Amino acid sequence: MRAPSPLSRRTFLGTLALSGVATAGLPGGVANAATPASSARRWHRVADDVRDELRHTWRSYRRFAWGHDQLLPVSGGYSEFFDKKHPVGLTIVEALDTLYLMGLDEELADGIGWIRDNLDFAGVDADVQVFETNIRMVGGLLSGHLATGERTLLDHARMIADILLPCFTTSPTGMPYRLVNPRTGEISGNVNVLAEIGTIIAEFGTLSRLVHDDRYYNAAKKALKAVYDRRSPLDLVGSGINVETGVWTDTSARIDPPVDSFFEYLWDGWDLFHDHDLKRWYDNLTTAILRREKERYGGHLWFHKADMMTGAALGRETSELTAFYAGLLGQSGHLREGEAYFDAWTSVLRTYPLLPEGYDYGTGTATDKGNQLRPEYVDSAFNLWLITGREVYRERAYDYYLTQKRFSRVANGWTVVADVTTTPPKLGDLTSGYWWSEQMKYWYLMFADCPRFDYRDNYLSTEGDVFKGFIRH
Ligand code: DMJ
Repeated sequence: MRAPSPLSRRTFLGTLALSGVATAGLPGGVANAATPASSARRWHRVADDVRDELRHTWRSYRRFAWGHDQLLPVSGGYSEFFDKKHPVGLTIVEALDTLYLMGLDEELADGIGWIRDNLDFAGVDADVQVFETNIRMVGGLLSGHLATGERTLLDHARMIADILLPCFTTSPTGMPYRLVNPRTGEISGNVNVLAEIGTIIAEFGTLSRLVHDDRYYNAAKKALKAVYDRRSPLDLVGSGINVETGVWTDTSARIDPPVDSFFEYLWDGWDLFHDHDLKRWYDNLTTAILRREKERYGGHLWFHKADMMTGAALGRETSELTAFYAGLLGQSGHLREGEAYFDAWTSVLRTYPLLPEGYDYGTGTATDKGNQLRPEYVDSAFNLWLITGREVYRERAYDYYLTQKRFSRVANGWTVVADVTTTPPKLGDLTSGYWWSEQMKYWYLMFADCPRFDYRDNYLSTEGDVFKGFIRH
C-alpha cells in the first residue's frame, strides 16, 4: 500500500537491492552483511544505551507516577495532561509500541495490564483537544494493538474515537470543533487551527480498516477537503478558521504550527490509504508553498510566513516543530529541498547546543529559549536516513542524542530544558509524553537493526506511532 512516490523508502531501497548495489550504511534491516562489523557494533552499543535510558526512565515512572499521565523526573512527582483529577496513563499509552520494538516485553505487559484494568477515558471531565486526544490516545492504542494483537487496546481506541466523532459530524462544514468534554459529551471551540482539523486521517483511517467501519475515515477526509476547498487563488491556506461558517480567522499561510502536520497528514493519507484525492491536494498545496514561502536566507533554505491572498512575506520567526518538514519533503519527492532544509536546522546547532523552541532565522536568535524535549529534528533525520541511507543522518541524530542526554538526563529520567542558552542549562521538570513514542523510537530504530521492524515498508504517524511495519514473532 505504500505510495509510489519518486523516492519512497521501499522503492528506493528495493531498487538498490534488486540491482545488487552494495547497501552498506543503508537502513539497518536492509543489508547489514555489507556494513563493516565495527560500525554495526558501534551503532548497536548506541541502541543499547537508548534502550537503557528508556528503561531507566520507565522505572522512575513506575515508581513515582504509575498510571498518571506524565512523570516529573526532577521532583519525583507526576502531572496530568487532560484532566488534573482523572489520569489516563498517557505515558503508558505513548510508550506501548516503543516498548515492543525495544523488546521490553515485561514492561509492555505491565502497561497493557494497567490499561485493561484502569483506563477510563470517558471519565475525563474537562475540555480535551480532539487533535491531542487523537494523535496521543487513539494513535498510541492503535499502534499498541498492531504491535501486540491485544484486543483491549483496539476497543479503547474505538471508544475514544467515538467520543471525538461528533465533533466532526455535528459541524456544518465537516471541519471538527476543537474541544469535547468526554464525560458530558459537550462540544466547544468553533474556531480551530489547521493542524487540529487535519491531523486525524492516519488514526481514523487505520481504525476504519481495523473495525470495518468507514465513518472514521470519511469524517477525517471531509475535514481535509473542507480546508482544501477554501484555499486561496494562490493555492495557499491560512492558519485558523471558523468551522461553522468556514470563514478564515487567520489568513497567514505557514508550514509552522498551528498548521504543520495538516500537510503531513495529506501526504500520509495517500501513503497509507492510497487515496488519490489526498495526493492531489498535497501536491497542489506543496507546489504553492515551495513557490511562495521558500527562500534562501543566510546561505540556507528556510520558509517564511506569507499572506494567503497576496503571497506577501510576513516574517521569519519559526518554530522548532517545523523541523519535521525536512523529512516530509524528502518522503514526498522533494528530497533536494528536504535535505537543504535539514541542513538549515543543523546550522542552528552551531549557535545553540540544542534547538530552542522558537528561532528567528532573520536575526539568528532564539525567540523562545526552552526545549520541550522535542523530537522533530530527529524525526527528519530518521526519515531522511530511511529514504537515502546516508550515514550523515545517523551521525547527526547521534550527535543530537548525546547533547540531549547531556542536558536532559537527571537521576530519574529525562526532562525538558527551560533555557538552552545558559551553562549549565536551566532545567524544567517534565518527561513529555511524546518522548516515549517519538525520538527514543527514532534513535533506537536508527541504531538497532531492530528485528521487529520492517525498514523497507513502514508508516509512523505524527506522534511516531507505527501503523505499518511491525514484524511480529
Ligand atoms: C507531538 O505531539 C507531535 O509530533 C505533534 O505533531 C507536534 N508536537 C509534538 C512534539 O513536539
